[in-house]
Amino acid sequence: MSLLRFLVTGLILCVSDETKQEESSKLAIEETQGKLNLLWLAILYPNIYGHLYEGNWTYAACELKPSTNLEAGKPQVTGRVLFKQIHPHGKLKAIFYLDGFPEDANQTGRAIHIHELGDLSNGCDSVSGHYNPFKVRHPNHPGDFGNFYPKDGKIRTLMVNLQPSLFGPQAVLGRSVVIHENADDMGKGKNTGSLEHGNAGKRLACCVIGYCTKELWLKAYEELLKLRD
Ligand SMILES: [Cu+2]
Ligand SMILES: [Zn+2]
Repeated sequence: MSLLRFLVTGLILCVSDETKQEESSKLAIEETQGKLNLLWLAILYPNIYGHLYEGNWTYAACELKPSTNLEAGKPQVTGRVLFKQIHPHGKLKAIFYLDGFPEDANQTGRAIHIHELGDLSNGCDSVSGHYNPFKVRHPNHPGDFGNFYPKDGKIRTLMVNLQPSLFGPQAVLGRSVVIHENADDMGKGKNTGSLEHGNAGKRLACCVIGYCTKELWLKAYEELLKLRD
C-alpha cells in the first residue's frame, strides 16, 4: 500500500515538474521570438528601435504604497505590479503581487486600474482619472484590469493579453496603478460614474510605473509558479 502511495506521489510530482518545465520552455521560446522581432525592428528602424534592443526596456514595475490620504482603519495595501511586453506589437503581461487586505473570507472584489498621471503629491487623489488615450468609456480603457479577490489578505495573479503598452506614444510608463476599496461595476451601474470609473470607491494604494530589470519579473514569476505546485 505504502509502495503504491509512493509511486502515485512520485507520478504527481513528475507531472507538476513537467508542467513547470513546459511553462519555462514556453517562456524561453516567447523570449527568443520577442528578441528576434525586436532585432528585426532594430535593423529596419535603428533610430526608433535600436536602443530598445540594447536595454531593459521591456519590463516595468510599480511599487505600491498606501495612499497618504487613507483614513484610519482602511486596508494598508503594499506590494507591486510588474509588467512585461517583449516587443512593441506584443501583448502585455502583468503580475499582481499585493498584500495588506483583510484576511477574513468573503472579501469584496477590489478594482485595479491604470490612471492618467504619475503625480502622487496628494496621495492617490492627484493621479487624475482612468488613462483614456482613445476617448472611450469605462470599462474599455486600456488599464481597466477588472476585479481582484484577495485570498488570505493577498492577491497573487498573472494576467496575459492585456491592452496597455510599454512602447510608443500610448506607453503607460510614468502613469499610475490604483487599487480601489470597492469592486468595479464594469460599466453596468446605470449612472455616469459607472461609464467613467466603475464606481470603485476610495483609492487605497497607488504607484508610478517605471522600467525595471528582467530579474524582478523572473523572481515574481517563479514565486507564482511555486504557489501553483
Ligand atoms: Cu481607478
Ligand atoms: Zn476605466
